[in-house]
Amino acid sequence: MNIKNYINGEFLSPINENYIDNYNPSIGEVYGTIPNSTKEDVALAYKAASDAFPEWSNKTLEDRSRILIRISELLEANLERFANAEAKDNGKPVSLASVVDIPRSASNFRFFANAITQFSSESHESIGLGAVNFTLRQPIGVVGCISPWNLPLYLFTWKIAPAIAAGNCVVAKPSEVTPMTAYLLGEICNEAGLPKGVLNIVHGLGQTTGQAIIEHPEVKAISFTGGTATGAHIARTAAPMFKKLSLELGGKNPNVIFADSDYDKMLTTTVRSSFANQGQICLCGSRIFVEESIYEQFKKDFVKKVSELKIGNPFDNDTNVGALVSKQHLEKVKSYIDIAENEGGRILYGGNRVVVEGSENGYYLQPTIIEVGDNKCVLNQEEIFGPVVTLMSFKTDKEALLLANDVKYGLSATLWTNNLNRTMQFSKQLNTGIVWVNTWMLRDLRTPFGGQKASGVGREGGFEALRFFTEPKNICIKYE
Ligand code: TXE
Repeated sequence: MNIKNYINGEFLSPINENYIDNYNPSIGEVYGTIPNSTKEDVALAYKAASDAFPEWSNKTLEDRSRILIRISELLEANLERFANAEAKDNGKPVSLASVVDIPRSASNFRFFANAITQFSSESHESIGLGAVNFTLRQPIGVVGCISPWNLPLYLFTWKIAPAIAAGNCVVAKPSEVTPMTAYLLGEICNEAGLPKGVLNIVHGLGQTTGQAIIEHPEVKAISFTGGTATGAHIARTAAPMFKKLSLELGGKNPNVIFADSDYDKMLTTTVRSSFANQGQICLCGSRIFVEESIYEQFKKDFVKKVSELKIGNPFDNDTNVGALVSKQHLEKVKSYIDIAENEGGRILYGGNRVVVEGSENGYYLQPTIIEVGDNKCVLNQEEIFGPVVTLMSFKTDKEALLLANDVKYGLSATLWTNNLNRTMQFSKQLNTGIVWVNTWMLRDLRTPFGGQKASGVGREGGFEALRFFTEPKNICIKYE
């Protein structure tokens, strides 16, 4: 599978004919190549987007909406093909890609196809001054969308859908680690009748291809999801160029469990919030804090439930935990497990690589539970981004809140309790962009999505995304 860039509605080889290997992490083998595009390829993509902008930004909302709906329908009609491609590229169970990744990608287009027809802006009458103001929210022009490897098509389309719904044209780059479904999206867009040049997909490494996008003087806004370090780098590059920035970065999310919660529901959901997608979701609850009175019981039950998870090839239907996305990432996650003892941690379960029969060279790791004594330890302060969670107990509400907030990230938090006062006090005082109470990863696409502190800047979702991808302009008219 040697894929190409999607520029101006066509599939083009990179100008310098330079390619990178693409791995199937479930078997640890190369299964194709992707372009390692250069500034010249990005310039070509920018020109296609710029040429397409006048017509696309003047298309009626109904016409834009119809095309986005068509893209969502085609994604649903090709669900199996996309789910298989995603599982092969990322290592996640195909069952997960079929239920989460691809359906949500279709929903992203459908949601913004509808949202754009409801998006409006304000007017202000300057009473007594004989003037009226109204605010236009106009598309920005050509914008850059850069996405990571953990939820490849889901996060790629989460940016592209609002950007084009708002009338912009896009230069997009998926992660070089998981390019496949982005490549397949190009064909869908052509079939849906998306005018050529509205969406351009350029493949390649972050520090070359991605860097060329964020440096391009005419790309006016960057929507990025990825690591905090990369986000900081992008901000340093783009801020002096006064580009609009949306940065969805890392997380180290607390999962705070009180004795008065619905125990069985909490336990089942906590297994999911700990290890779904091999723990490679920025929203995973990787720091688990449990009220002392149920701590020992929880520890026993949690370990037992996790030990029942099936680690296997992503294409086996009963697989719960698939392969990690790359050899490098597996080694990074393993390096945190290896320092557990020095960090005062005790491995309660897991911690070892797994050899899956028939996929001996795949990147498999046991779901791992580490009991820690101090929230200041590296395991509780750094984003591991793999199937690793830590456990600690707490005595009081005050202590739990301090532990939850004592980290540089601020993306999401999960709280398990049936106490209303506690729910309100925690929800107001947790320094995160998202709080889930008695659930996890329940998503309403109208809500603002994003984090505080080292988890990024700005919000995606709903009208927040459409406001990000438009420029407000106030028109003031004086009349007699
Ligand atoms: O992300 P990167 P990676 C965290 C997680 C992970 C770490 C690094 O902890 O271990 O980030 O993961 C592109 N200019 N998250 O390496 O490097 C890159 O090509 C422009 C959390 O995958 O941030 C890719 O397309 N673009 C996160 C995208 O940025 C650049 C999900 C993300 O790559 C670039 C993933 C540059 N200079 C990782 N350098 C979440 N919040 O969900 C890289 N890129």
